[in-house]
Amino acid sequence: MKRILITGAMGQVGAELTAALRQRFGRENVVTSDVKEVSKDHLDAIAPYAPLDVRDFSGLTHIIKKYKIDTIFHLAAILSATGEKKPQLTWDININGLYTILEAAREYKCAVFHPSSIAAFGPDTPRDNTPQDTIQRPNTIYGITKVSGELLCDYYFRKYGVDTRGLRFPGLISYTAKPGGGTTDYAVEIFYSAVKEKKYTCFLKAETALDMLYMPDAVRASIELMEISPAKLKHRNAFNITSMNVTPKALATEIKKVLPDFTMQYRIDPTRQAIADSWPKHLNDSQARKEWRWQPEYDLATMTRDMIEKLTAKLRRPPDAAYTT
Ligand code: VAH
Repeated sequence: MKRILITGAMGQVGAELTAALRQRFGRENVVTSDVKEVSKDHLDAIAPYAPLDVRDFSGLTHIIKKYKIDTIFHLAAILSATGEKKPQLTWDININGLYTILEAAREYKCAVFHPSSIAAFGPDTPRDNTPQDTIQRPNTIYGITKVSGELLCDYYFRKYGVDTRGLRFPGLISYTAKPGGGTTDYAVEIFYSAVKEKKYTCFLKAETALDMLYMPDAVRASIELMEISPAKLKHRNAFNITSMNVTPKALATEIKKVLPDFTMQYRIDPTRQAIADSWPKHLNDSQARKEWRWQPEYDLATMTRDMIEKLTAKLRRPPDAAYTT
């Protein structure tokens, strides 16, 4: 992995993955792309940047040739809650986008990292200690694109030898760039509200248990997976990984330890509650720990303290052109 393209680089994962990869491989070796147009001063902050609709094969291959890309972190996707509002667009972006990436990777011999999600499981999946290999019949269009994406990436590895790898991300918590249109977004919004207003109205029920991962752990896991020797991998697309099992109530309690005046109330969003109720409560990530020594560094307490400290500092600064959220 030396010359990297990140699609969806302006999104929640892309913002921190870009910084981590550039620190490791050098800015000029990590090209960012997104469908969003960017202003001139923003461009200076994120260059080298190439606007890209991931369904545009010639636009993508132009970037691959121009920058001699050998690895693609393909993050561009529509998430679960937005997906239920726009299922056709979600299928188009998430699947036709991935197909375009895989065809280009096949032709130009690029490795591909593509994240899956706990959303790739459905209500028939064992919800506690969910195994790496088990039934996957998701009932959201996002989840259907995720399980289809896992199968498509496995196919391109078996059929064409494309080096595809991925992780089933749980909810991701970060202070750099906000998520957009996800069911686990409450776990990010709560921190912004807690720091700004000392209160938050949660759209999921208090006892809704979901796995979460702090973004620094998610980014490190993505890079470690892409760097492990392929001979050590029995699985590829996609590994269960997790670090903490969180309910809104437990998260509010942890926040109150740092911000004692924080209060939480609930106004349930039935759509996102139904989505959350169809997902696993807690993943078994023993295969990732065994095959490539996955090990989280943050738990609920350390993540909470770090989020509040970093967000307090960030919200005091003038808006950062790079990743205003
Ligand atoms: C979502 N944040 O909520 C994403 C994620 C596990 C959830 O895939 O849609």
